[in-house]
Amino acid sequence: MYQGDIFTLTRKAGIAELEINTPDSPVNVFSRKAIAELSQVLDVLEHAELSGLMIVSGKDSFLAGADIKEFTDVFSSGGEAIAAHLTPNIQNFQRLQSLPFATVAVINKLALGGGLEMALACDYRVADTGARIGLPETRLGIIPGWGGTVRLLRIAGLDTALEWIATAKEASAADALKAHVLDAVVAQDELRGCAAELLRRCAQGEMDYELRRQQKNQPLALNPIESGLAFESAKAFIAQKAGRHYPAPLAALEAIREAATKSALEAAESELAYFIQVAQTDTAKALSGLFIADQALSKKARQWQAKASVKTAKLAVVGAGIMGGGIACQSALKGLPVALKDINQKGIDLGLQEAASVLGRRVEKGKMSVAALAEALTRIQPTLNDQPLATADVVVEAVVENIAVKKTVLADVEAQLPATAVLSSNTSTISITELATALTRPEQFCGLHFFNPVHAMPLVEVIRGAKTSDDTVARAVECAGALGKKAVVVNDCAGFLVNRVLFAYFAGFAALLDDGVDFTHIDAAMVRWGWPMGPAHLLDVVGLDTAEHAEATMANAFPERMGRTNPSPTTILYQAGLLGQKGGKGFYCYEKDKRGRPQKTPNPDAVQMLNIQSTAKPDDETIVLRMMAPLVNELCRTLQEGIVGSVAEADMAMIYGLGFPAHRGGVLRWVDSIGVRQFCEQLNTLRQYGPLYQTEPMMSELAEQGASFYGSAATSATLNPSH
Ligand code: 3H9
Repeated sequence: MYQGDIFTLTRKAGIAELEINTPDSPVNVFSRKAIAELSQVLDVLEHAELSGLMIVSGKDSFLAGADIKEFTDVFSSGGEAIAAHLTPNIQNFQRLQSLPFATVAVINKLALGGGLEMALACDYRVADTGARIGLPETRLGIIPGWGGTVRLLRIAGLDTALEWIATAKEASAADALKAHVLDAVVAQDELRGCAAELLRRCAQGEMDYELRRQQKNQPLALNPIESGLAFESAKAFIAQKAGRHYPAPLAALEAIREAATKSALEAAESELAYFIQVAQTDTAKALSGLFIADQALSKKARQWQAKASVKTAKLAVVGAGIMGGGIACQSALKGLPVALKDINQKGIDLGLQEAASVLGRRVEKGKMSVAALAEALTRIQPTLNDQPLATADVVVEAVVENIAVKKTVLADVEAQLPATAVLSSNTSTISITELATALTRPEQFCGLHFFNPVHAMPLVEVIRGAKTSDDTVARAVECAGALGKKAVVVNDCAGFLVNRVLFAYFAGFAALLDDGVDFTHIDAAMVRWGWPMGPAHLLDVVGLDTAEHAEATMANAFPERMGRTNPSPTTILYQAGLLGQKGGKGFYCYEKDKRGRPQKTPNPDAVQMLNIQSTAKPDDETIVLRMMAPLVNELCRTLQEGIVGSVAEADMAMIYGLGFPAHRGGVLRWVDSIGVRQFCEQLNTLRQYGPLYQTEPMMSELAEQGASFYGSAATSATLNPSH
């Protein structure tokens, strides 16, 4: 009946089957082309004599929604362009909903965003038992734009619509069935039979699909008191969870509120108005850009993983402190057996305690059963001897951050390993090339840098030393994936990518403190800007001893920018015996309130030692620029030097490794949002603060060309093929 590049329409015994199959993409998405084709398909369907239509996917999943890759340009082109982008599919779905016969969406594996919106425009929806269903648009900083707020509300009711849309929930098939979003859940191979049966019953008048259409077209008869309460409590929940940098969930709530009392057509109009509003925010542009950068990172990881000669079946961790225990715990959680080795029982106990407390918190939060916790713990094999190392595929050394100790331990461990094993170090700053000089198989050695706390931080840096082989990198990336982590491959240098950039940021912090600015004032400004915590709090969490050590390494490696002429704030506090959060005192004092919740208050000793003058109170904009400029500059340097392969990887590493605010889309995407030229002009005003604030050549060149980090082929593409 119709054959396009994406849609194929066939008929058999009065029933039409519309198959979606986006070429050159592992999942089906609604690109402009798909939307235009669907309109042609509807031309055919509207004039066909049929008793029903089922919509199926030619891939192993149904539909992942709108093509997010088209968003960045559209969202920057103004309200009219956004409306023009959305309208054709709004019309398509209205036409689909009005076809003169019953329609069923046959959902295999997933229906997300516009994919579910298409299914909601059908009369019935059936899905396989493993399917995931949802409207995750708010995760992208937008709201559903093709009738999702209107139809989900009418089909599933207010509570489900609010919960699913505002929290971007992906529901299981069973939950979607309970919520009346699905009509049947069956095994994968029974899906078409189930859909055909529904269409047969409609054709024979046993089921009335028209009733469903009426329900979708009418306003809802809501109890004003109950619905008022539901909206207000959802609003309070959203305000607390999303915060002011994420306007989409609240916009979704308002769209739903309006959709409830309006006709379907009017409701669709107000949905569009809210969509246009949020799509133009910096957050929407940043979050859709972030999705693409994240996919690029995952794709690269998949390419590496495919090259790994051996898949990790057993891990070993040497050095059972907080980090070692955290890595072992993560391994156990992901079902990977792990030996946890230390030279003394105290170390083992500390590592096991760390693992048990992380898993215990999962149980408390209802994320894990007690039985699953017990099973996970059996995967950790504590050991004081080297024997279990002989069967490990990958070993992570996580002993004290001291080059001599690490070299000795690594050489000892290497001697115990099978010839095929990959050996890695979890060092956070020490050169991998330098550590490799202690080894006989340096090509099988790399850095595998986890972040603290291991279970919560998504990033692992895979560090390639001068002699590390491609297969070792591939196996390390594969191992990181098996541990549920996002891997970014970086070349060796002091601090690698993340800590090198972080310590430039801390150098900016030290410079502000040198000017007498109160650290609580700086922390508050950076939190308002979106960081999960300010730099003083972060230094306390890292530990002032650890930070002092790393700072010294960085000062040694990059004396011109990070060299310490005066004792830095970290050094001053550390030398006064303060360790930060773990010792109860650092920049702040850490205590628990009556309910046992941690409280932090500025430490008066720190205020005095650092000679803080409460009169120096630069505004937020100045603080953010003075803090961020050294970070941006250093990130540019890592790109120029080929430490990191691409702008997207650099940005994702900052988000996953440092907690850089996601709504800004990444450090370099944030600079792009200001404009590279404008950012350089702002930097010029800070020259008096020294080398940390000298604009990097890469940025100056982009500024001269009027280009951006993501817009320039030279910076957004992979710079260094060795990545
Ligand atoms: C929406 O629908 C808004 C509407 O209401 C109104 C709009 C105007 N677009 O993650 P994977 C690609 S908003 C473009 O590795 P998995 C992805 O880039 C949308 N591309 O596989 C990758 O490409 P490549 C709401 C997409 O099995 C490949 O597919 N929908 C899209 O781990 C495989 O992806 C969402 O937010 C897309 N929508 O996970 C869903 N989806 O191979 C977003 C996937 O070239 N997508 N790709 O690198 C996801 O959450 C996951 O990709 C999914 C598959 C769960 C689908």
